[in-house]
Amino acid sequence: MTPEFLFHQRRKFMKLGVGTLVSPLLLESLLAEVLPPLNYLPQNVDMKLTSEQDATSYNNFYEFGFGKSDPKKNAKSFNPKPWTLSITGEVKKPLHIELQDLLGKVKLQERVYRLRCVEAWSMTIPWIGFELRELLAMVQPTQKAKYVKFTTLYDPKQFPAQNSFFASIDFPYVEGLRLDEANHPLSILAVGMYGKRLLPQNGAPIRLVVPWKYGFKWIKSIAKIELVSERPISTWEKQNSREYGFYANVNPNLPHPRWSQAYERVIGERGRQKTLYLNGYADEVGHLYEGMNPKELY
Ligand SMILES: Nc1nc2c(c(=O)[nH]1)N[C@H]1C(S)=C(S)[C@@H](COP(=O)(O)O)O[C@H]1N2
Ligand SMILES: [Mo]
Repeated sequence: MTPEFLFHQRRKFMKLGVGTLVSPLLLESLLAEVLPPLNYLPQNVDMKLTSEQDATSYNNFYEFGFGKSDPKKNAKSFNPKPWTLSITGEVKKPLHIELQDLLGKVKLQERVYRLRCVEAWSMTIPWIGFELRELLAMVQPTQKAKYVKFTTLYDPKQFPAQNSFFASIDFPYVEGLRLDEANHPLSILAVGMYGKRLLPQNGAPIRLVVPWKYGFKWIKSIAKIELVSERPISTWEKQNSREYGFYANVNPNLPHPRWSQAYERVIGERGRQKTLYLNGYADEVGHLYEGMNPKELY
């Protein structure tokens, strides 16, 4: 079976046309665009997946516009290669690494997780990624590190809405986790889905996946990770802290100030289903929030 990316690449060659003289240099530059396929440990679970079509065309990625179909439309020329990821701050070994090199040092695995957006819709997606704790172990957080702060690439040439005079949110997009949340084995950095690399609209080349938290925590196209001692203020919290908290744990019993969170619309299915506490991952992560003031936990 030809991996899909090679298939497209081949078509690109073919489009050059019969009789076109392909110089070795051109050939090389075309080939350089091809990244090796992701080698990962597949997961065998019995969950009904959202169609790849829906997951790659119904998106929230405000850097590309506010409509659900804007990201796919406006991300076509986005180029995530090469991509340097920097991990700095309260760490003993700061790291600036080419993503492709990093992928050689981590254990890529498939994880089928539910995604629950704060807007009360959900999907089930087979992600490919590695545990965030693997990366944190490489940089060795100091005693002062209490939170992990993530920042999306700032590049208005590629993210048109970052530049907009009318941009109503403060870019670059920022998110954060408590260190123990970040070190939880369910937290992954995803680089692919449905067996392939992430498409730009889904946060290429690397995005956060924290399945027990509302989708807005799942920050896309991450360029910078910092270990910090103070709790970072995330983009939506800064925008409206009454409606969007730092924790943003999925909770059917805690309504958003403007709508209920008890049910969710399953993308691609008819009707609604009940939302589960911590999106169904309470057995795994519930203990992280024991004893916390419920007022703080939203
Ligand atoms: N940088 C950035 N990351 C982001 C967003 C965004 O606008 N910008 N939207 C978030 C929201 S609200 C959701 S629901 C998920 C959607 O991810 P998906 O489009 O891959 O399903 O991405 C999150 N990550
Ligand atoms: Mo969302």
